[in-house]
Amino acid sequence: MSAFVGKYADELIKNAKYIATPGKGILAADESTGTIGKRLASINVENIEANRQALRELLFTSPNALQYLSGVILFEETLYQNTSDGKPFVEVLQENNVIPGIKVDKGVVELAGTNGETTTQGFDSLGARCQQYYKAGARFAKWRAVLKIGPTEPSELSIQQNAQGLARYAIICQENGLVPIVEPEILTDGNHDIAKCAAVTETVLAAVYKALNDHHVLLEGTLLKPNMVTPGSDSPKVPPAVIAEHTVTALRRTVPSAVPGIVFLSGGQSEEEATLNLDAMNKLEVLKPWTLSFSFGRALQQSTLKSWAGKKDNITKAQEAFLARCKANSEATLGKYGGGSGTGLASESLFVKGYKY
Ligand code: 5MM
Repeated sequence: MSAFVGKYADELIKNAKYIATPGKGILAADESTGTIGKRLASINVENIEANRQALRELLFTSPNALQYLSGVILFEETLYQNTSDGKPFVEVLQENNVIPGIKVDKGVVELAGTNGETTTQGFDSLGARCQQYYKAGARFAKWRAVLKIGPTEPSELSIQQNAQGLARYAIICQENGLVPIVEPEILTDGNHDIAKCAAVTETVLAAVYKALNDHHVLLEGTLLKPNMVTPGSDSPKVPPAVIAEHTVTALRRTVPSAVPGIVFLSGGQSEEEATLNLDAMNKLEVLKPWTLSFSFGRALQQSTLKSWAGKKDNITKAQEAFLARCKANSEATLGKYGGGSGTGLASESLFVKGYKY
């Protein structure tokens, strides 16, 4: 089936390609109000709009950091917020050649009759919302589907539902001028080995690309945001080179070369671990037809959040921590990261068992 080439096709292709510029990546700052509340609670800061705005301002105005970013994913509230001087965040990003993006999903709900598997909500008025977000300056979107590994999971129902959901979301975005980031996250919970994660990742991605094709999605105007292929959280860790080998193999087998970029989620890895794994993938000497970059949430923000702790006096220190992570991950997209850029904070695991966003 051929792809849908609507009025936005050229723009979608251009923006997706720009976001996938080697040396740059995405900051996922799209935590919904509930999720950001958990992050703020970890530093004893109240979850009120002023504090959410302050954290986002700290990130978006961080000196020298934005040169390493091509996109920032925002939550709806943030898309319409300003700096304390009254400048729209969207303008701050655009002036620094960073494309604003928007989270358009509305979280997950359980699939009845399954062992806690989920599907993603958010189709109600999705087209109209995309139009509004485009008017507000957003040029890409994100929709997160969540799958898990278990004795009988992911079920065929979960694989198919989530693949169909991602494809339907993707084509609605493209009809309205937004580059869809397709995010099928396979959670790391479990005691499975890396081979099991590789096999599940291949099966899920194969289903996702079949569905994208069925829905006539223009792959050149999309980005993929997958999990890295790792052993389960209850299994022994393996070195970055092993993760790189398994991840790139799974991607080479399933992701068409028409896709310009693959931007990983960090999924509870420590900041340093996520950077080292990305670096190892880019050091691999095999054909990789797409840019391999980052779209990290926790692995870009954790040491910044801890350094800030909600205090004005700590903003400079926190912004230095953010710059260090942005620069390290930029180097990792080129396979040129030497390691050791972080403080002790950067090595803290961010994994939470059975974590609910
Ligand atoms: C930043 O967190 C994103 C939004 O989460 P909720 O909608 O659940 O509040 C999340 O989708 C994020 O973009 C991805 O999970 C990747 O983040 P990590 O922290 O895994 O890199």
